Amino acid sequence: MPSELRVFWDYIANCNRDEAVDFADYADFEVCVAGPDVGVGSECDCFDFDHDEDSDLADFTAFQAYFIGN
Ligand SMILES: [Ca+2]
Ligand SMILES: [Ca+2]
Repeated sequence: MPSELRVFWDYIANCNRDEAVDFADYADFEVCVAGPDVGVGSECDCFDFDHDEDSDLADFTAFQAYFIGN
């Protein structure tokens, strides 16, 4: 895998970039989730998986796909 792609892949849902999508990321997601069409700050961009400028249940569904626990 090219290194640029690897960096991108590592960043998906792993917003604290600690090599795992885990409860630490979930805690950060909880702070960011505000519901549909409620804008979020740039610190929450990592959790706006569908790029519609909010963090809602649709984004949580995507987050679950990457979550490994621990
Ligand atoms: Ca993480
Ligand atoms: Ca979103």
